[in-house]
Order: sequence, then structure tokens, then C-alpha cells
Amino acid sequence: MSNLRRSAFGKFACAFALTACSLWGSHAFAQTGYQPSPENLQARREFQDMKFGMFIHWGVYSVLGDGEWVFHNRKLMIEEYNRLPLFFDPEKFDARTWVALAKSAGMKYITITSRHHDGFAMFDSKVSDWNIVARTPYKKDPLKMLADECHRQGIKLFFYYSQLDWHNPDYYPRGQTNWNNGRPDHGDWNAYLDNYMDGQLTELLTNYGPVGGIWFDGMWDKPDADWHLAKTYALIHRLQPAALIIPNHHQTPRPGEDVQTFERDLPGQNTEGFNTKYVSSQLPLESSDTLNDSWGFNIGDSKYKSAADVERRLVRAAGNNSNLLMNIGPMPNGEIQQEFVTRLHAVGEWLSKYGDSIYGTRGGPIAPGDWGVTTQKADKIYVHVLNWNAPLLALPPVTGNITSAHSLLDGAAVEFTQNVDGMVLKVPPAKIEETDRVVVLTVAKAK
Ligand code: JFZ
Repeated sequence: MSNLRRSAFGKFACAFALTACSLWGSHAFAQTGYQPSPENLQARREFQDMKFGMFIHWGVYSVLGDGEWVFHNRKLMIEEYNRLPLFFDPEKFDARTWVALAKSAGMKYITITSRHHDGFAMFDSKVSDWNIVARTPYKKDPLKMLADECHRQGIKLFFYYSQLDWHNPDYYPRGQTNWNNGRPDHGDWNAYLDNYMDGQLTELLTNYGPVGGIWFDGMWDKPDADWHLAKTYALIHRLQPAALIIPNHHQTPRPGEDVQTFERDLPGQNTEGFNTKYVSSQLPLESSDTLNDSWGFNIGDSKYKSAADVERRLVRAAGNNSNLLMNIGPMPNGEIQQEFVTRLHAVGEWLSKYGDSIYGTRGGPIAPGDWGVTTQKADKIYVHVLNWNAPLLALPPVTGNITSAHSLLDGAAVEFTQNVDGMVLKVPPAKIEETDRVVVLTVAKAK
């Protein structure tokens, strides 16, 4: 969608962003009085400990190799798009390979598109036959295989679920991304939300074992609509109390939501122009991004980020107390292109050495800066020097007395001074290709 963002979509996004903040008020209070259950609070802590996840955008749109917005971008008619499932037969799809790749990258959870804006269900849904089992020659449920494999390999599985639907006639009145694709000019919004969406969410939270949560997207298409959030959020928390609700609505979190996620931005940064600058101090945070420049498979997109770039984004996310959800768009035959595999393996290799300074940590205690960030866990503070060339690094004071400092990589002692005004570290010289120089401070809690 990237090239779009600067084109039609960009104009739409800015217009949309402007309207959104004014019109949200009316339906802001989703699950008022929501008290997260003990299981949900535990799941939130585990989510924060995981730090790194694999985002997967995969659907019948992958066949056209032009991203997940191709239905909209080419202004296709429904009967034209209805042909796509006929060509979707991912004989090379292997859940074990996908889950093993995520694990080899050091990723602890997977978030996959159970259905995107084209409304096509990538699972065996009895709510509608617009799904992979009923409409493709593949006739199998890849989410079932993935769920079983994730449970087998100890990886948590989350489902991306689009509230926006360009295919269902009951998605009516239409939204800001609408075009005349042949749907009748009438429909039943309540039936869409209460029967169709809640029906499919019930299937996803009943037929696939324990689910990490639901990653919603698409409310931005109808900013002033009543999305029945209170009912839908209560349904999810009733069916699976530990499931986390993660809404990509780019707005201030509402009651009933369990994680705040930022798209293509670190928390509070709004370089994309559609993210809120509000950062919750209560909810776990997540930042999503693409390994190349596209969410869905895009045959012409070779703008790959380097492994070092991904590592730095992961470190900066952790330093901002956030997870990183890094996206790949598998090919229509079910294979994952080598350029993604190579980079993910390299990141996994890096995490096998630096993982202690990421997993299970929280951001801080020193605020992020251009020079780098800090993460903390138990009596350790990890100083991640990402962008600093001088031999000495002066940092603000921290609570407690630093009793030792050493390089995470080789354990070598690091010289430091500490007083009430702060500390000065003698930063180890950067080694070739060293993405992140990590100095581990051991802190004795102030008496
Ligand atoms: C949304 C989806 O549209 C996209 O396909 C992908 O799934 C991504 C993770 O999330 O991307 C958006 C949606 C809305 C805006 C920007 C990106 N917006 O409102 O500016």
C-alpha cells in the first residue's frame, strides 16, 4: 500500500485523520467499566515480555502480487474479484516451516490476516461461503494448521480481523474507501456487525484453541459509525478472557482494549500522519512495520530493510516500552521469499546473542534519545548505544547505585563514573557491523 499512501490513499488518509478526531466522540465509550480479568492482565505481561512478533498478510489478493489493497486500487467489480479464489491453491504452504521461520528469527508470536478488507475469510467459516475452504481449489483451512503448529512449537497466534469489508453488501452505509464495485445500494449494518462479524469472531475464538488476541483494523473507514464495540469486545473477553484486543484504529484507546498498536511508527511518533500521538501508560504497546515496503505480497517491491535495520527498530521499540510486529507477505503458492527468510535468520542470530537485553524487559529508565535507548529487567539496565561515536557517553541519573558495568557481547568491564548529576560511560569501541553496543549496568536498589 506504500506507494498508495503518497497518492490517493494519502489524500484520503489526511482527510480521514482530520475528520476522525472530531467525530469519534459519539461512540468512544466501548466497554465502559471494563475490568481486565487476571488472565488478561497476565497475558498483557507475557505480551510485553515477548517483544517481537511476525505479522503475516496473506490472502487471495496475493495472487495478483500487487499488495492487499489491489481490489480497491484497481477499482475492480465484485464479480471480477470473485475469480481470484479460483487461482489460490497454495500447495507449498507448510505451517511447520512458517512457524519455524518465526522461531528462528527470535519471534515469540504470529499475527496473521484471518480476513482483510476484501472480506475473504482465510479460514473455514460457516458464517459465509466467501472463504478459502468453499471458494478455492485448496479447500483446506491454513489457520487451523497454523494454530495447531503454533501450539506445538510454543508460539502464540493472534488473528488480524478487518472490520472494513469491500465485499459484503451489508457493510452499509459504505465508508470512505468505497467505490461502486457492484454491491446493491442497500444493506443491514446491524446484521453485518452482530451476525457476520461477531459470528466469525466466535468461530475464530472457538475453533482454533487458545488465541493470543484479535488485531482489529478498518474502523477508520467509517469514523462516525456505531461499531457495536461494547458487544464485540465483551464477546471476545467472554469467549477467551486472556485474548488481547489490539485495535489498529490509530486513536486513543477505549475501555475494553488491551494493547495500543502504532502502524509504521514508534509510540507517540506520528511520521505517517495517521497515528495518534497519545501513548497509553496503562496498556502494553506495539509498533508494526513491513520488512520490505508492502504488507501483502508485492512482486515489484524489493525495498527490503536490512537485518541490522530490523534489529535497531526492535531495540528502539523496546526502549520505548513497545513490541515490534514485523510483517512479511507470503507468495500465493505458500512459500516465503528468500529475501525475507535470509533477513529473519540473521535477526534471529543477533537475538541469540543480545536477546537478554530485549526479552522480558521494559523500556527505560532513561528516556530514548538519538544516541540510543535503555531497557531494564530485574537489577539490570541495558544501555543500547545505537548512534554515538564519542568514547564517553554522559547519561542522566538513575535510581539506585550502579555496582558494575560490562559489555553484553564479551563481558568486558566498562569504566563508568556515577554521581547525583548522572553517569559517564566509557563506551567500548564499535566492532565492525555492530548494530547495537550494549552496556549492562547492575544496579543495587537504593537502601
Ligand atoms: C492498514 C491496512 O489498510 C493495511 O492494508 C494493512 O493491513 C495495515 C497493517 O493497516 O493500513 C492503514 C490503514 C489506514 C490508514 C493507514 C494505513 N490511514 O487511515 O491513514
